[in-house]
Amino acid sequence: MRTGLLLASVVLLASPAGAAPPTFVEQVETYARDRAFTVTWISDYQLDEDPELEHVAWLCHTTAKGGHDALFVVEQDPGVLWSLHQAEGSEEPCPAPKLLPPGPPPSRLEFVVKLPGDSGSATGSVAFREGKLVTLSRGHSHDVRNALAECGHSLSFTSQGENWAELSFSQSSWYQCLTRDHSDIAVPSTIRDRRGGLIPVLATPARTHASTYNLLIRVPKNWPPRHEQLAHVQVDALFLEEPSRVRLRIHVTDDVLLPAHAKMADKELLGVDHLELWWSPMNPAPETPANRQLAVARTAKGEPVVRWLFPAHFTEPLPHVTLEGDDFLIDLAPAHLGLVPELKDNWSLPFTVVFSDSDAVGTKQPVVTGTSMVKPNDATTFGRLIALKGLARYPTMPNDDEPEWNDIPIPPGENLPLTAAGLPAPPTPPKP
Ligand SMILES: [Ca+2]
Ligand SMILES: [Ca+2]
Repeated sequence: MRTGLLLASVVLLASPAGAAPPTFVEQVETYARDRAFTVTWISDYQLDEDPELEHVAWLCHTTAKGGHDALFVVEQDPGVLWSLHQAEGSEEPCPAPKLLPPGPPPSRLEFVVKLPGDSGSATGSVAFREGKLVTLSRGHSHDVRNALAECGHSLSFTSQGENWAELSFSQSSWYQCLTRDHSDIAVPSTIRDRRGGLIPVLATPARTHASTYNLLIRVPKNWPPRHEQLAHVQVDALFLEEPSRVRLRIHVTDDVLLPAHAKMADKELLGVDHLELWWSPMNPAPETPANRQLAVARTAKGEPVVRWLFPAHFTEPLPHVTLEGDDFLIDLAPAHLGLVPELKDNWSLPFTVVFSDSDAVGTKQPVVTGTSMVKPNDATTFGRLIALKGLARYPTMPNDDEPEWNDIPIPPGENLPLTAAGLPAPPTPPKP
């Protein structure tokens, strides 16, 4: 992101009279020399929203024991430098420079770190969004030989990851039982593979709109017919106050609207175009089931039709729903989500929005798309509604508020102080 003339003039003022500001290469070489690092490579990246490229250098330092420390130095804007440590304290020597593949400049800085005991690896990637250094993706996978009660020796694998650029997550796990000498794989094995949409609850609408992750849940045989447009949902969530609530704005893209009637029986409602919101509130009252299923449809006149489908005969107040143009605005109060009233951020719930598309009377639910697979009353199949710290669009670093990501090696970026000449300041000596 370039802030233009203002920043450029500040940088010039910071330089000695008449001297041109130092180049990125000069800045990186100064930084490396002061800290006994070697500049391994310098390359251009596209790390933010503007077309100007950002400069990135990768530096390595050989430690006394023959291992290495490595870090990225990144120029976000002229005069704005960051360092991001990677592989601090690795026991391997400095790796040979890895050539970037040909093609457009990479759009994120990637981190991959082996987990202790060769048990798997963790990954993360970062970039700049709206001027901030943010996490675009994070994940880990574990590959473990261990003993399982089911089969003695086994090989098991689990992985999970989040992609905040595409607003999706994945989880998979499988295990295979091994024969006694490990030479062969014996049945049974199980595989679990889950994918779903991340719906971030924001403080203000995002400047750059990201498409909601959609999955086809059910289609008729021999589908799709030619020219059929795939119906899908766009879901945006905002945190509103006084009273506090999460406002969902749901836009359905569909070619033929089959409207509802206010007095339809539930069974008939399932046969017209309708949304289903599935979620699992936090701390549900002991006497209520753990999950909710809300149906939302519209009449031909554009009036909302809202009702609980699950739990059956549920008596909790319905969320307030209005239509703004073609968008459904659905207000979920803290009680609907099971949130204590003062809790604004730092929470996450199993949550899925499904669109059930009918284009002709009497066809039931021919095409169903949604933000995750949904198995009735099984919250482990749902996607997620997630309010990150500060109701941000992307996770910020470090991730210590989210314990599940604590071992992900996404380093906190450090802003590098520059001298009056525009060069990185030498390290401050440790205090005696
Ligand atoms: Ca750029
Ligand atoms: Ca339809």
